[in-house]
Amino acid sequence: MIDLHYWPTPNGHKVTMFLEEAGLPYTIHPVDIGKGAQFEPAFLKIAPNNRMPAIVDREPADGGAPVSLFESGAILLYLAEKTGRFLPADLRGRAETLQWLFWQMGGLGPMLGQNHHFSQYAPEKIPYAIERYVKETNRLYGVLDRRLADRAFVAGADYTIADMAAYPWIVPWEKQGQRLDDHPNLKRWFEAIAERPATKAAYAKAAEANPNHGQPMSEDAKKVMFGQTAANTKR
Ligand SMILES: N[C@@H](CCC(=O)N[C@@H](CS)C(=O)NCC(=O)O)C(=O)O
Repeated sequence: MIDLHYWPTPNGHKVTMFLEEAGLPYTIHPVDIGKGAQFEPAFLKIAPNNRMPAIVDREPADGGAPVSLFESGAILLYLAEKTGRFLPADLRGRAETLQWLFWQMGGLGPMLGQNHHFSQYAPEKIPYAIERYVKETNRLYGVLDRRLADRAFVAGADYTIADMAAYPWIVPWEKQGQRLDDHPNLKRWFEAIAERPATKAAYAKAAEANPNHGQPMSEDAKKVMFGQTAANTKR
């Protein structure tokens, strides 16, 4: 059994997408990041970066003590190795998949996260910051679109953890100031993943974990989420 510490955000959806695809049993432990649950001592023991998602695998493959992990990319890789699924076994397929997984973790996720911040959440609308991240988002969409011109999925013919990492970040494309019609290969890939039963099952978990999912972020939540420093997050 996997304990999944989760809140329905793009990084959270990555893990439910994997667990639903693989059919691994899991229990969701909601981490209400708008209310400060990411600072609870028990959660910080698993996820010292005070960010979700995190998992605890109570039945690791070596039969030893439970394994706890934070960082969605590390979690996807761990689960792929545990199940032998969604990560090609051959040297080249594995390298391609990890390359695009790291691209998502180091580029697509952080840049689109800043797009969300300055376009939707920042108390002031700063045109330079909005334009910078909307344009960078657009550049990254172009990279993905070109990559998908001659293959079904990011790493090749098969659906992998690299796709699961990227897809949830494309879901809010309208809020990111983008048009999928400008990126036909990306659009085809996006629609194919959206149609997968496991994707639908994963996204159905959002409202189960957070009945207010989809509502605008409250002012109280913004106070918890933004303006964190070393001093005020010390526990
Ligand atoms: N690189 C991390 C990022 C995780 C992350 O930023 N999670 C956000 C939600 S998407 C979070 O927990 N935020 C809580 C906070 O800002 O305090 C990962 O991919 O797991």
